Amino acid sequence: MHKKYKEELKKYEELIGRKNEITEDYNGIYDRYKNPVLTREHIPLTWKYDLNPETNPFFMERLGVNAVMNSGAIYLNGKYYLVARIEGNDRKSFFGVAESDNGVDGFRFWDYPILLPDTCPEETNVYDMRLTKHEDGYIYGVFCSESKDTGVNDLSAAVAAAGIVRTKDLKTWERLDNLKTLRSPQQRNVVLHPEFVKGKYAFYTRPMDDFIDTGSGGGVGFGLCDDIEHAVIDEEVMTSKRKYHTITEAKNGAGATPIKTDMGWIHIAHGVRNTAAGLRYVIYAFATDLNDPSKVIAEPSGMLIGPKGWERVGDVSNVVFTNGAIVNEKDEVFIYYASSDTRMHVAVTTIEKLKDYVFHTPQDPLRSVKCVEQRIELIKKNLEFLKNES
Ligand code: BGC
Ligand code: BMA
Repeated sequence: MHKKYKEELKKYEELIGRKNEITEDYNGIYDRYKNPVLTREHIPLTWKYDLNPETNPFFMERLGVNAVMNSGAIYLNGKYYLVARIEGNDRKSFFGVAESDNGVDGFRFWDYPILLPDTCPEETNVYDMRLTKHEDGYIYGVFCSESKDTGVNDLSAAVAAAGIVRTKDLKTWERLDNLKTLRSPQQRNVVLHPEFVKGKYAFYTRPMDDFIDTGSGGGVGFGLCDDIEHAVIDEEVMTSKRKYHTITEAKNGAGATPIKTDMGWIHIAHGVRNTAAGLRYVIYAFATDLNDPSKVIAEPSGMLIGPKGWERVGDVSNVVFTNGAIVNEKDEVFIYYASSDTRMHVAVTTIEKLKDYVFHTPQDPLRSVKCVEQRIELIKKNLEFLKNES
C-alpha cells in the first residue's frame, strides 16, 4: 500500500467524522450550518485513485472529481440520503448516494455511483435530480438530461429535457421515457409532485424557449400526465411567475419536492436575476393550495437563502441552488443547497417556522416606494410596542 493512501484516508475519515455546528448567523427562519455537508473531498479515494502502487507509483488521481453539488434528498428508514450531482474533472456529471444518520454531518457515499440505464444515446450530461416519494409506491428521480443541439451550427448549443427514473431502494433504478412537454421545446428543473392530482401524475415544469433563456417562459409551470412510463404533458399552467425587478426576473424554477403542510404545499425554489457579474441565483419559497397545487396562495417577498461569505465563490460564483429538502418525524426541515456549483450545505428549520415564514412574511410590493411604506409600517408598530413595554 502506498503511504500516501494511508495519509489521504486519514484525512478523509477525519472529514467524514467532523461534527457540524450551527453558525451564529441569525434570522429566526432557519439555522445555517457551518461546514458543508458534501464536498469533493467527500468522494471516496477508490473513485479517484488507482490504489495499486505498481500501476500508480505516484499515487496520482486518475479520475479526479471537480465538484459535488445540487443534490436530491430523501428520508428513508430514519436515514438521510442525498443523491448528489458529482462533476468529474471532465465536466460530465453523474449521481451518487450519500447517507447520514442525522442529516447535518457524517455523509458518506456508498461504494459505487449510480450507473443509469443507457437508454438515450444522444444524452451527454445528466444533473440535478429531484427525488419524490410518490403515493404510487415508487421513489422517482427526475433530472436534467442534456444533449447537443444538432439543429444549429454552434458547438455549445444544447437541448435540456427531463429524464425520469424510479426505484424502491436507491440501488436499482429503472429508466422511463423522458418527459415530453408538447408546448415547450426545452425543460430543466422538473419536479414530480408526490400525490396524484385529479387521478394523474403531476409535474412542476419550467418552460423555456432556449437552453439558457427562458424567453417567453413565464415561470414555474405545472402539468398533468396519464402515463408516467411515457410521460406527456400537453398544457402547462403557471404557478410561481417571474416578475420584473424581483429575484425571479431572469428565471425561476422548482427546487425541492413540495412539502405538504396543513396550510398548503410549501415550495422551496430558485430565482435568478441577471447582473454585470453574471446570473445570480437565490432560493425563495412560496405555497400552493392543498387541493390545487398549481395555485399560489402565499409568496413571501424576496429570498429565503442567498449566497453568503465564502458560499459566494466557486465554479459558478454567486449561486445558491436547491433541489432537495427532508422533513423528519420531528417535523424538522433540512434544506440542502449547493453554493456556487461547488459544494453542498444544509440549513435547518421546522414545519412550524416555515409555515410562519411563508404565510406571514409580507408580499413583495414590487416598487421601492411601496417597500419603504411597508417597512415604515413595521417600524411604527415596533416603536409603539417598545413605548408600551417601557
Ligand atoms: C450545466 C448546468 C447549468 C446549465 C445552464 C449545463 O450545461 O451543466 O449546471 O445549469 O448548463 O447554464
Ligand atoms: C442551472 C441549474 C444548476 C446550476 C445553475 C448555476 O441552470 O440547473 O445546475 O446550479 O444553473 O450554474
